[in-house]
Amino acid sequence: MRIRKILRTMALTGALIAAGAFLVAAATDSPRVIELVADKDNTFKVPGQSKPVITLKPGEKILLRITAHFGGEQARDGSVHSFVIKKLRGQGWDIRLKEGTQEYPLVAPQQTGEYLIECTVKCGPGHDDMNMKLIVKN
Ligand SMILES: [Cu+2]
Repeated sequence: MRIRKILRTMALTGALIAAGAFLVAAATDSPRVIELVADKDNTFKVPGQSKPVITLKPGEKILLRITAHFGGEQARDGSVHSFVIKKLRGQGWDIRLKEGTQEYPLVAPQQTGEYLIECTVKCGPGHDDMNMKLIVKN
């Protein structure tokens, strides 16, 4: 009787520890959310920063939450801006932006350095200068 109670307590404790470990793993595994605005004045903006720069660790997983606003012109497919790193096009860093907020999971490149992020949609006045920087460093 008593042993059964002890065993039950041990099983319950084990289950709780396992659940706790799972939650910790899930929390540390969830990607950092990076917010970005492709604004109506045809510039990129990072809320809370004076300059539009994203700094990531090599291979870091992020969730890019990007909000796009119409800046005067749009592409035939309805895109009002895009978010493109030409060198990383094959790795998902090539996003056409419709108006509104969308989320994209991305992985930072392993190669450290600076990457140019460009808008490739002719979005209106200022489009030629619509770019920002990704810095990858340890
Ligand atoms: Cu543009």
